[in-house]
Amino acid sequence: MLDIIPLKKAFLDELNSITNLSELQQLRVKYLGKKGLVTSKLKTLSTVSPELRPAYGRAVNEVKDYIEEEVKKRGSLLKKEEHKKRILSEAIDMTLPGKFTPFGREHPINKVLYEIIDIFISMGFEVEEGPEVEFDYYNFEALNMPKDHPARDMQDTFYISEDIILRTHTSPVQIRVMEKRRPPLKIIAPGKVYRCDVDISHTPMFHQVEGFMVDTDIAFSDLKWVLESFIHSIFSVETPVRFRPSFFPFTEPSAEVDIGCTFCAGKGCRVCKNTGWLEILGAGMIDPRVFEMVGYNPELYTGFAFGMGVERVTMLKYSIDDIRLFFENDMRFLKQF
Ligand code: 2U9
Repeated sequence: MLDIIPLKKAFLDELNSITNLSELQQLRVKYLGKKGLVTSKLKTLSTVSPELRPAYGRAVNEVKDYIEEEVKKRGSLLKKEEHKKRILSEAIDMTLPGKFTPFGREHPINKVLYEIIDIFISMGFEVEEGPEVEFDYYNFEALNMPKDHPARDMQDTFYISEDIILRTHTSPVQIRVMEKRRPPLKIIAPGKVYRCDVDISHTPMFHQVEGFMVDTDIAFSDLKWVLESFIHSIFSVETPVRFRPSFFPFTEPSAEVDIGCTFCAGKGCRVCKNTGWLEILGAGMIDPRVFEMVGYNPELYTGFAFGMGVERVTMLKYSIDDIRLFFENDMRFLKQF
């Protein structure tokens, strides 16, 4: 009977060093399991003398109940502790700053490109697109630039093969339209163009919007009205505009169009080279040779055409002096538009 006392003490010692539920379960099995220390004492009850048996039996059962009770108490304590630990480990600190996800925004070139397109749509122009990889014929030949023309120089044009190039302007779109359709035509051709040229105001890829209008009675005065209206709309109605004689192989007569310098308001500065004017686009009356190339009768039809670089228009509109800023993807620059 005396051996039951150390058993209880041994149990209590072991119970004190228990730190989790699985250790507690092992301890329970050690004492109360089928082959447990207390269970085996109960099994030996029949070997105890009949006069001591009831008292011994009671003592073993008391220890058994005691151990069961202690295991239960410690079990619910450990369960509470483990639950608390889990809750703490899963806790979300609502005061922590959120993860920053940068938002994209419209690129200034696209913004101005769509502004330009919208202005011409409001004047009744249709929008047409065409391939960026183009036949030499559509890019040069049909635009009155034969094989030996300086504009075809290897330094300016990206060649894919002898006859296939990256378009250097969007004019081939308009040739393709004229081949398919008859006048009256009033079309703009926006898109990417490619020239082998890099410096502070040139990149190998840039955006153009070209446009033309062809009918039986189109005059230079129509060209002036359309372009002046466009410039007053994209800049302001106060912007001074001037037409300066120029030359292009595909237009005759040709002009370059200037606006009052946006950097110095016409006073004269480094950007306008003290002239007070900045070139914004080129234009002219479509050369009769171009009409012949697409099978239009040049005696019957006249038309005007114009072209502008979107990067240049954007630079003048926002007084930006370096074209490379558009392609560096610096959000500090891009988010200002
Ligand atoms: C057809 C006939 C004529 C389009 C034109 C210009 C003048 C012009 C430049 C502006 C700046 C190119 O991006 S830039 O370097 N363009 O000066 N473009 S007339 O004339 C055409 C187009 C199509 C069938």
